Amino acid sequence: MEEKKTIFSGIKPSGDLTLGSYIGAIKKWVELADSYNCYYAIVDMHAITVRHDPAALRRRTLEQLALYIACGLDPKKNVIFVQSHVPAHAELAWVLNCYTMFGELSRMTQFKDKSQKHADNINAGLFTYPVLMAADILLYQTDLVPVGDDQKQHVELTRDIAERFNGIYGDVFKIPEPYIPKVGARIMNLQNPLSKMSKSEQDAGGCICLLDKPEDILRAFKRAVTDSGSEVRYDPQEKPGISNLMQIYAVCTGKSFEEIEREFAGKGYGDFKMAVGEATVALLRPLQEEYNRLMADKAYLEDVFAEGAQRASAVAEKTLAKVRSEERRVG
Ligand code: ATP
Ligand code: LTN
Repeated sequence: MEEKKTIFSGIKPSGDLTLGSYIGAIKKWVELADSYNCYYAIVDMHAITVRHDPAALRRRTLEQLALYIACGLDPKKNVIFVQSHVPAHAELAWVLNCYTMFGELSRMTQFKDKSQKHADNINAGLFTYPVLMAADILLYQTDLVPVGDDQKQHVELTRDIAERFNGIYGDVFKIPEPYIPKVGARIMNLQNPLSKMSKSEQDAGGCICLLDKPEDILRAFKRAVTDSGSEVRYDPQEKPGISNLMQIYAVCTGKSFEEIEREFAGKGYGDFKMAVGEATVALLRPLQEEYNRLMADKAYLEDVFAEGAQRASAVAEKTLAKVRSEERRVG
């Protein structure tokens, strides 16, 4: 039997998870879980690149684990762990820093965005953030990295770093590919459909969090910004607001854009927005129930973390040993 390929992905515990992270990343993780060898991390060391509250970071790390499981990731089938529990990530990141160019990091759009948003704290960690991400991915000899569209550039940089390293030392790292969903790769803010829905900018009404109450979700969709005209039609250029809602509705219901256009032909935006709200509530209800059940059993969640760290370390240490022996002829 052919060996399963490997997947790695992660989300930082920098805020409450949004519908964007679910549609762009976690939903795909769940779909891929049976056919791949999967590593799903809570990347807490990435979260400290912006100022944070340590107690909130700790709380969110546990909550994020409960959400991963509630979304359908089985910790027996997938290795679910916290990045900082596996020190190999930090060590490999340092080595890879020495094989990453200043110019490459300067071109990263996430760095440019975040430096604008946190102009008072443009620290070196924010700059070298993509190198730690490369270490995350390369430690597990990853084939595929399921992420939203905004992370494509970082996965491409990871490939460049790995190819550079392999070019000098031989085949130390597998070269990974990004895996971006066809629908829902960039869910937009409901109040500003030209800006990405983002968990660290949870403005009133624009962002849906996975744990939001049904009435708040319905209200947010009712107030979602739409476009001129009245026709429900997929056209991201002319109708960014409606097209964003169509993506959400398509993912929630499994319908194609043509089916949605037919369903709402002759109806107004109001009916459509209501339907998207209801479909989102229906998608999130079972997930929220499972989340509440899991959060009542913290001991179980801590056990998952301990086992995840152990399973991840075993694989990560192997790659790190290979790096040490090739790069420094030690070990
Ligand atoms: P932050 O605001 O703290 O930067 P974020 O909301 O952008 O966080 P991340 O933790 O950076 O979320 O992303 C987690 C995963 O979800 C990544 O794979 C990312 O590409 C994906 N993702 C995040 N937001 C969206 C979105 N609006 N649409 C589609 N995918 C998204
Ligand atoms: N940089 C990503 C989070 C992230 C990640 C990873 C994603 C850190 N390490 C490894 C995929 C694989 C972000 O900002 N969303």
